[in-house]
Amino acid sequence: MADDGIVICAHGKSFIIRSHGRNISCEIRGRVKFKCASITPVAVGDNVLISLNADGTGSIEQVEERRTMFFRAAKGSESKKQVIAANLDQLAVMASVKNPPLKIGLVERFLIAAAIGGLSPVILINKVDLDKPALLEEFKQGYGRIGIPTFFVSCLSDEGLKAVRESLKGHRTILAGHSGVGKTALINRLIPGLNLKEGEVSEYSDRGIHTTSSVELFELPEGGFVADSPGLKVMGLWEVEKSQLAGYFPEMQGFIEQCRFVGCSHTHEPDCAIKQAVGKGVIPRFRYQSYVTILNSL
Ligand SMILES: Nc1nc2c(ncn2[C@@H]2O[C@H](COP(=O)(O)OP(=O)(O)O)[C@@H](O)[C@H]2O)c(=O)[nH]1
Ligand SMILES: [Mg+2]
Ligand SMILES: [Zn+2]
Repeated sequence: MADDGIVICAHGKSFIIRSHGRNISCEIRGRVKFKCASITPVAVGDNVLISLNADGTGSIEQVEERRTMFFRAAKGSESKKQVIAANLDQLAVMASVKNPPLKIGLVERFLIAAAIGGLSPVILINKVDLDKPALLEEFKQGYGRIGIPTFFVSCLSDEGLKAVRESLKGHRTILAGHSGVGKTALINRLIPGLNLKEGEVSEYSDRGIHTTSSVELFELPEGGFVADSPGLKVMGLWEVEKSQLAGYFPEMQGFIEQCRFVGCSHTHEPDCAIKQAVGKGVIPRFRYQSYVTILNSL
């Protein structure tokens, strides 16, 4: 007898499948039909068909085609992509105003990763109980202009949590952000009774790359799922060519063709329409600075 479900947790060849409100421990046995060729044949978020065994466990029989994939380069190989999670539709980029300090450059990198992965982004700025610097409004306005909602949140005072719940409802959202910004705390606030351990610094290898790739999906009371992403600290944008980067900045479209030089990098060239738009305040300066920083890192 086959049943449908969603992979919510993966550990090597063992998986936990959420199927109609139940968690079922499953393995891959026998011949599995994969509708997607990938170095990660079964990933968290995959829609699967399982057969149930007499002892209450199950076997994955079929993995459905993925609508979206969120990946990073597999260890030791920049060219091979490891699927972190499948079928997600939203990326919540989380940062904190303090402890750790706000790094807008990392937020920008995740926004590009979201665009590559086909996920719609939202930005969560946590720990606003500690500080609310004026530049937060500048960010919110800048992102608002390109249709990215920004929420100011405190997991301590519950500020902004209602709006966050609303924006996560019915979606499958992955949380990304620097360790310590409050991803686990947020999941605990969203799902009462879950009580995940907060303040746990995930293990990093000596090269600063996370050693495990575990992502877990949690079902939200309002419907939908949220995933934590421990160790998503290093975000490789290995797919992006320098010449394509401006294409990931929606507010720059329409100006690129007006630059004097075709292939303008918008840095040192004269008569650059992008730099002029930044000068006039049409393109937020912080966005242009992020563009230059990321360009130099590619
Ligand atoms: N002041 C304050 N502290 C917070 C807030 N959210 C989380 N923290 C604390 O920040 C630390 C790291 O949180 P955690 O959720 O483990 O971060 P993660 O690494 O992103 O999962 C913990 O000690 C939390 O209690 C917040 O909104 N305000
Ligand atoms: Mg955590
Ligand atoms: Zn230019």
